[in-house]
Amino acid sequence: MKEHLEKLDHLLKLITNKIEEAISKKQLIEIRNAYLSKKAEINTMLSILKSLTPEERSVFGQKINSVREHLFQLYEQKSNLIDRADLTDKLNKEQIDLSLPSVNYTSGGVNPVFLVRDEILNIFIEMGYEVKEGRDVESDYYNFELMNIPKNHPSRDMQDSFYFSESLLLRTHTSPAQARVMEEKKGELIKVVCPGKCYRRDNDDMTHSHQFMQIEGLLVGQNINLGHLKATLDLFIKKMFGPKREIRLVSSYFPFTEPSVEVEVSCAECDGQGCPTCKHTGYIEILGAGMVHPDVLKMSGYDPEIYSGFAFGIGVERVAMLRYQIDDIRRIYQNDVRFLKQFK
Ligand code: FA5
Repeated sequence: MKEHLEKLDHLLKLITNKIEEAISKKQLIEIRNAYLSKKAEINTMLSILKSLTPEERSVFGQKINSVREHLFQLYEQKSNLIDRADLTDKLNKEQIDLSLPSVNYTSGGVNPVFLVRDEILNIFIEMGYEVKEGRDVESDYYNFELMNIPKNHPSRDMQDSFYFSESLLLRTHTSPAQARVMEEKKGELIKVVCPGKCYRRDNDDMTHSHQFMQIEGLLVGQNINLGHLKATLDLFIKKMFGPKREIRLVSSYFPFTEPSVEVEVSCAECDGQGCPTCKHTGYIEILGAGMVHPDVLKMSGYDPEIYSGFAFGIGVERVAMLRYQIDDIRRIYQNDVRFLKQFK
């Protein structure tokens, strides 16, 4: 027993000295491997406990544990000390020269579809509209039923869709936001624009993409008529494309508006005279609109005998194409840096 205790004292002194003398992390790791690892004597000596009497075991057990604890603590303290010294040394050596020229970096730009979305929203915000966002994943009920498009109605074919289940789909237009806003406002006057992505199983071509952006507009009040809609859109077009642009309303069909119109804007390329860009018609279609159908008002809790309103759905990519003379909608989504950096 005596010799074991002496051995412990010897190890305590030896390892303490080694740790104190160490001046680098490398030396410290070597000490750990040699004197503090599982196979080192300070740990293997624990096996002596088995051969001792209960009294000796208690004395030797306490001693070896306190020696080990002391050495591990010492090791940790020294390790922290060396880390700190290394860091100070590094900081002293690494001086920053603020007079050097900065590193060149490239920053991204905003995609034109977002530039145009914000431009359109700002025009309507100036006219007193509030911005409300709908949902990308919609239920059949909001996307179709509340828009007066019951199941099996042929007009569903106009918007072939991506379904998650029979009743859940990626919205095909921003019009369901109309129903959500009317539900929320319940009888109050409404003046909102609702931007968002839409998805359709359209074949991608120069003017169609399976994912595109729309801005829905909805105004509900009393004695609202088509004249209000035309004046609003005329102001929007003039602010967007300049005072010389004219609009014309072409009769159309949407199940959720009555009457319904397509809105065309006079071609900037030929000033309405006719050219290849406008397919020689002098006008280009950019949005659908109309007076909110009485059934849509009724389904969303507005009495059509008292309330009336107009709605429109602007295709943002189409506006961006006109604004920036983009010949093919697919360029907007192809992530070609040569195209995108023109909008920085
Ligand atoms: C609608 O989506 C109606 N919800 C718009 C509306 C709202 C009418 C409120 C009346 C009242 P339409 O399917 O025509 O209508 O789409 C509106 C606009 O979205 C189009 O004029 C076009 O600019 C754009 N658009 C439609 N499909 C695509 C597509 N696949 N790719 C790019 N733009 C598209």
